[in-house]
Amino acid sequence: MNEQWWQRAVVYQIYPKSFQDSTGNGIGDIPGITSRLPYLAKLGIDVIWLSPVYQSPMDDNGYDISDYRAIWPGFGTMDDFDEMLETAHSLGIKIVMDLVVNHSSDEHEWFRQSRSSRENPYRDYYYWRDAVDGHAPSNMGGVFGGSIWEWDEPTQQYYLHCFSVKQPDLNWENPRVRDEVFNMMDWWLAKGVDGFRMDVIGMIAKDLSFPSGEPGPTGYAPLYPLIQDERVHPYLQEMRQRVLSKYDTMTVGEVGGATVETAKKYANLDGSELSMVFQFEHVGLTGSPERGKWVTDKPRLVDLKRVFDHWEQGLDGVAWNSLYWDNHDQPRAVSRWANDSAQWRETSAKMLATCLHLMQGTPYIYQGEELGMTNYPWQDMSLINDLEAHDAYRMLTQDCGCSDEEAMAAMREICRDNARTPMQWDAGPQAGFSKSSETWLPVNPNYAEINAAAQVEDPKSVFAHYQGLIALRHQSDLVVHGHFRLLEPESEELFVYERELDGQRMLVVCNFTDHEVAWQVPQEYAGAELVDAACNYEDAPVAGKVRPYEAFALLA
Ligand code: ISL
Repeated sequence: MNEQWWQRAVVYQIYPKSFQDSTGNGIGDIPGITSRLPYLAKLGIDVIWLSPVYQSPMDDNGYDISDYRAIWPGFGTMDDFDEMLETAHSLGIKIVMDLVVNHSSDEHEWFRQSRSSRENPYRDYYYWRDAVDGHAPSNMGGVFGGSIWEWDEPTQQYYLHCFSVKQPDLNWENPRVRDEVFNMMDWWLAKGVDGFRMDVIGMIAKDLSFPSGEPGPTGYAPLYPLIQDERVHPYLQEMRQRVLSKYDTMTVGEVGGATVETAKKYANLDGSELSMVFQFEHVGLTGSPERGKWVTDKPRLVDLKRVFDHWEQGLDGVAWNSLYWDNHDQPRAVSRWANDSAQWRETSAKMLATCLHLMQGTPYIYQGEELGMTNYPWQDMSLINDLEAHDAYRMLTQDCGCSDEEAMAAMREICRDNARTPMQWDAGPQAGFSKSSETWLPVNPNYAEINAAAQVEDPKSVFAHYQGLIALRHQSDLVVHGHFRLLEPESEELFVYERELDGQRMLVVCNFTDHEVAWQVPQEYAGAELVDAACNYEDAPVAGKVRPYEAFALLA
């Protein structure tokens, strides 16, 4: 077995604005992260995925980069970065940077040059098109609402932006753009970073005919036909040959429309492109054509199991999976997938962890998930910062006829700021996140009950449960490499699967409901060994039933 280090690793995502403020300005920063590295070492994770810390006007919290080789002063200096990297490495933790190269900021020097005149050598770094009959070249809408085209008065052309107007799309067709990106990646890798999480990398190749489509309720056509993700593969192979092959990296591509078939190319074990991709099928199980993701329905367990089964079976032995419940773009795991009530929060958060961490693939933990942090009780839009949420609120109330209350219910369920409220470190002011009471997003009012200080030394905590699962993965070939088989696919209540490797088998049983479910462990597991790290009840499982939100695993 030719194992790559990232196949046994567990990754922890840090959203820098919300992790730890060291200066008292209400915004997290790099020295704050450095000060918390011992906490992550204690948790046992191997890799940090650091959301963007580059120079940025912060239109989209750093996913709009104006200098790829500089640090946003609000986060600190390059010396602070180097110190963080060195400290992490000394603790055995690797750091993977966010690579945001589908677009730059409109304040990047490349774009300033590009927009300055049609003759400028940087013009073709971006997509510029003439008006067609006095209108935009196509009628597609962007991810954050509005047209994907922005008119630029001085040079009398439109430029393409799939996200905000301040995030113009880079033209990957231009070899000079690829040179710039690859040189920049090389620069960071030479500095010692351990890889990249690649933002919307599946979107870098466009249909250059810029087609129009059937407009939806917002007046714009859906964006996805613009994306030609089959043409992304040659770019990634070039990236592999020219840059990544020189280093021992972990790379994970964010690929919104990934299917098992396309992931076999992106994440092939032959190492020709990336280590793995983030697929979106399980996080996209709800939604509607009119309201997009802004609905309050919960995903159905049978659908969730079908998706995981498909990915686990589909990539086994061919490509590599990533495993996640949440990230900075998703609501909090326990609120979305389980039960965040005071009664069930801890039990169900542990159940989710067991369910995900014992599958085949590299698990990702989003900051605070290891504490069971929950969604925020948003009452109105005034405290919400995220630009996507503000666009969505307008769309819901103006185009879809929702009341304010309906729109706010969708915010409480789905909006990205649920994940972005400050990390809850202790029961002190601002949950120990900042000395300033003016934090950039509000601290969740439940911080006195849910915080790190209350959990790190408690062997029954959610934190300790994650610790146990991480340690288990590190020492178990079965957890890392075992084949996956779904049992009880039709159950609306239980998620049951098996892992198998060289004759050894593990049964994983998770109850996704708040009630007891009658169920018999299969005969082959009679007398099997209980896997302590997987269990979330203090006493042994009870024959013939699975208790509310119970998780356990048996080894035979
Ligand atoms: O957030 C989303 C859910 O509606 C996604 O559509 C998201 O915009 C998409 O997954 C791309 O996300 C990435 O690129 C964006 C940035 O805002 C996100 O934070 C980032 O993860 C633009 O760079």
